[in-house]
Amino acid sequence: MKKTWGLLISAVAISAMLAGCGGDKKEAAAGGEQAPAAATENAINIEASNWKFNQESFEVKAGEPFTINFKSTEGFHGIGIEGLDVDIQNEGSKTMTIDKAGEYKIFCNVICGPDHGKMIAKLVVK
Ligand SMILES: [Cu+2]
Repeated sequence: MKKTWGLLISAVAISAMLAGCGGDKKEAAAGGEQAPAAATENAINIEASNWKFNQESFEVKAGEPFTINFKSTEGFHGIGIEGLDVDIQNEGSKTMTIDKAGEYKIFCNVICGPDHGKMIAKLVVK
Protein backbone atom coordinates (compact mmCIF):
# COMPACT_ATOMS: atom_id res chain seq x y z
CA MET A 1 0.00 0.00 0.00
CA LYS A 2 2.80 2.39 0.88
CA LYS A 3 4.47 1.81 -2.46
CA THR A 4 1.28 2.67 -4.32
CA TRP A 5 1.06 5.97 -2.50
CA GLY A 6 4.63 6.79 -3.38
CA LEU A 7 4.00 6.11 -7.04
CA LEU A 8 0.82 8.11 -7.02
CA ILE A 9 2.51 11.10 -5.43
CA SER A 10 5.40 11.09 -7.87
CA ALA A 11 2.99 10.74 -10.79
CA VAL A 12 1.12 13.81 -9.59
CA ALA A 13 4.37 15.71 -9.09
CA ILE A 14 5.57 14.86 -12.59
CA SER A 15 2.35 15.87 -14.27
CA ALA A 16 2.37 19.14 -12.34
CA MET A 17 5.88 19.83 -13.62
CA LEU A 18 4.91 19.02 -17.19
CA ALA A 19 1.89 21.30 -17.00
CA GLY A 20 4.09 24.05 -15.65
CA CYS A 21 6.37 24.30 -18.66
CA GLY A 22 4.10 23.13 -21.48
CA GLY A 23 1.97 26.25 -21.86
CA ASP A 24 1.71 28.92 -24.51
CA LYS A 25 3.61 27.20 -27.30
CA LYS A 26 0.77 27.84 -29.76
CA GLU A 27 1.75 31.50 -30.07
CA ALA A 28 5.08 30.63 -31.67
CA ALA A 29 3.53 29.42 -34.91
CA ALA A 30 1.73 32.66 -35.61
CA GLY A 31 4.80 34.92 -35.74
CA GLY A 32 4.43 38.58 -36.58
CA GLU A 33 4.33 41.54 -34.28
CA GLN A 34 0.76 41.43 -33.06
CA ALA A 35 1.35 39.16 -30.10
CA PRO A 36 1.28 41.02 -26.80
CA ALA A 37 4.58 41.22 -24.95
CA ALA A 38 3.39 38.87 -22.24
CA ALA A 39 2.90 36.02 -24.73
CA THR A 40 6.58 35.58 -25.48
CA GLU A 41 8.84 33.57 -23.29
CA ASN A 42 11.94 35.01 -24.88
CA ALA A 43 12.93 38.50 -23.96
CA ILE A 44 16.07 40.52 -24.17
CA ASN A 45 16.53 43.45 -21.86
CA ILE A 46 18.51 46.26 -23.37
CA GLU A 47 19.50 49.15 -21.14
CA ALA A 48 21.21 52.30 -22.30
CA SER A 49 23.30 54.68 -20.26
CA ASN A 50 25.83 57.41 -21.12
CA TRP A 51 27.17 56.11 -23.56
CA LYS A 52 26.81 52.42 -23.81
CA PHE A 53 24.41 49.52 -23.78
CA ASN A 54 24.34 47.03 -20.91
CA GLN A 55 25.65 44.23 -23.13
CA GLU A 56 27.76 44.14 -26.26
CA SER A 57 25.60 41.49 -27.83
CA PHE A 58 22.16 40.03 -27.40
CA GLU A 59 21.15 36.62 -28.66
CA VAL A 60 17.81 35.34 -29.90
CA LYS A 61 16.65 32.32 -31.87
CA ALA A 62 15.64 32.56 -35.50
CA GLY A 63 11.97 31.93 -36.16
CA GLU A 64 10.93 32.34 -32.52
CA PRO A 65 9.09 35.41 -31.27
CA PHE A 66 10.96 37.48 -28.75
CA THR A 67 10.41 40.75 -26.98
CA ILE A 68 12.87 43.58 -26.77
CA ASN A 69 12.52 45.50 -23.53
CA PHE A 70 14.38 48.75 -23.79
CA LYS A 71 15.08 51.28 -21.09
CA SER A 72 17.30 54.33 -20.73
CA THR A 73 18.77 54.09 -17.26
CA GLU A 74 20.90 57.22 -17.56
CA GLY A 75 20.33 60.01 -20.04
CA PHE A 76 17.90 59.79 -22.93
CA HIS A 77 18.63 57.16 -25.55
CA GLY A 78 16.88 54.95 -28.02
CA ILE A 79 17.44 51.93 -30.19
CA GLY A 80 17.18 51.13 -33.81
CA ILE A 81 18.30 47.89 -35.41
CA GLU A 82 19.74 47.98 -38.90
CA GLY A 83 17.46 46.31 -41.41
CA LEU A 84 14.65 45.78 -38.90
CA ASP A 85 11.59 47.78 -37.98
CA VAL A 86 12.70 48.73 -34.47
CA ASP A 87 12.45 52.30 -33.29
CA ILE A 88 12.15 52.87 -29.56
CA GLN A 89 13.00 56.04 -27.67
CA ASN A 90 13.68 56.32 -23.96
CA GLU A 91 11.71 53.25 -22.92
CA GLY A 92 9.49 50.67 -24.56
CA SER A 93 9.00 47.13 -25.78
CA LYS A 94 8.65 45.46 -29.10
CA THR A 95 7.77 41.86 -29.92
CA MET A 96 8.97 40.43 -33.18
CA THR A 97 10.21 37.35 -34.98
CA ILE A 98 13.31 37.22 -37.14
CA ASP A 99 13.41 34.30 -39.52
CA LYS A 100 16.86 34.87 -40.91
CA ALA A 101 19.88 34.01 -38.80
CA GLY A 102 22.65 36.55 -38.77
CA GLU A 103 24.00 39.56 -36.97
CA TYR A 104 22.15 42.83 -36.80
CA LYS A 105 23.58 46.11 -35.65
CA ILE A 106 21.86 47.80 -32.73
CA PHE A 107 22.45 51.52 -32.48
CA CYS A 108 21.25 54.49 -30.49
CA ASN A 109 18.76 56.48 -32.54
CA VAL A 110 18.77 59.60 -30.37
CA ILE A 111 21.53 62.18 -30.76
CA CYS A 112 22.39 61.88 -27.10
CA GLY A 113 25.77 63.44 -26.55
CA PRO A 114 29.49 63.33 -27.31
CA ASP A 115 29.85 59.55 -27.39
CA HIS A 116 26.61 58.83 -29.17
CA GLY A 117 28.56 57.14 -31.96
CA LYS A 118 29.93 54.56 -29.52
CA MET A 119 26.51 53.27 -28.68
CA ILE A 120 26.60 50.16 -30.78
CA ALA A 121 25.69 46.58 -29.89
CA LYS A 122 24.91 43.41 -31.75
CA LEU A 123 21.78 41.32 -32.10
CA VAL A 124 22.82 37.77 -32.88
CA VAL A 125 20.09 35.62 -34.40
CA LYS A 126 20.92 31.91 -34.34
CU1 LIG B 1 22.67 58.36 -28.89
